[in-house]
Amino acid sequence: MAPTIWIDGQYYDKANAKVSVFDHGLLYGDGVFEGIRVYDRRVFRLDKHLDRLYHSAKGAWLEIPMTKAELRRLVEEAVAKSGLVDAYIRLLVTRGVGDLGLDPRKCVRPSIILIVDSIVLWPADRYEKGLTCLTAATPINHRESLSPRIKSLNYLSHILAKVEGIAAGVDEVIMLDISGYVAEASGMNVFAVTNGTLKTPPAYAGILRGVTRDAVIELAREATYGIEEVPLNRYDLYTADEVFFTGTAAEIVGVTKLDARVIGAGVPGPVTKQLSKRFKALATRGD
Ligand code: PXG
Repeated sequence: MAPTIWIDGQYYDKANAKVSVFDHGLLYGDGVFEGIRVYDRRVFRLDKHLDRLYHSAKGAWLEIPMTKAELRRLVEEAVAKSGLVDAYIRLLVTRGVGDLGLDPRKCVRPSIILIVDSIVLWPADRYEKGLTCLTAATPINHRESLSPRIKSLNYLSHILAKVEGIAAGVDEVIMLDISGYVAEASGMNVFAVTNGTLKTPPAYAGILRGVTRDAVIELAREATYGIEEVPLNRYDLYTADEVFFTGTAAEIVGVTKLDARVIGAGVPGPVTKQLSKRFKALATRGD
């Protein structure tokens, strides 16, 4: 099915959905975005995504030219218009059109772009077998440089890490922070499971606070697993019973090999499977 696209007040078909070459989103990666899922015609945790979008914009000194309530209505309207039952939404706010200097004050008005389409990140067999991974040499941005908590249009360090994984023939990469602590994957958060306790890096340490990550923490509490937000080393991942990633696009996916070490039993483990099941139920329930 063709994607449904809305730009600054108007719907366009794919061939005509275009932005200016003077948009600072393109010229400088100056903008913020969200990736959101629709399950069974319901937008999953839309308010959490909108809260994060407005916080990202605040961090980037960017004023979104619509209220949260207006944007919520627009997203719901576009999803209904798309006719899609399950979908992936990309919502962007760019700095807008300016001149060739980076001064954001030259940009008259931020642009809002909304795409309702679908996404498949991993073939089905990766969910059964798990992903092979390596630790990328490229670290995530320092939290006081470009804060990883801002979901900005500037993904080059994550893309460079991803390229390292592609060059080495693995599925995905783990990125460390500048101090060498485990941070996140190229577009996913990371969890380790040891003796029935989940461990994941704390959000304030300078990683993206994933909506899926937060949902999984809630589900783990409900299922009475222990949960700790603590700094992790690669050693903690190598020696864990299970490692898995979470993300809107990926949902929950096991990691079975990291830096040539087999993780746990070498297949997605029982906690990963149990949480995936609970996550699917939560997503289709819609709360
Ligand atoms: N960390 C980073 C750096 C991300 O980009 C997540 C964690 C997970 O957050 P959510 O809220 O989705 O649970 C993301 C997710 C992709 C892709 O193709 C992923 C993201 C953005 C764009 C593309 O995997 N963000």
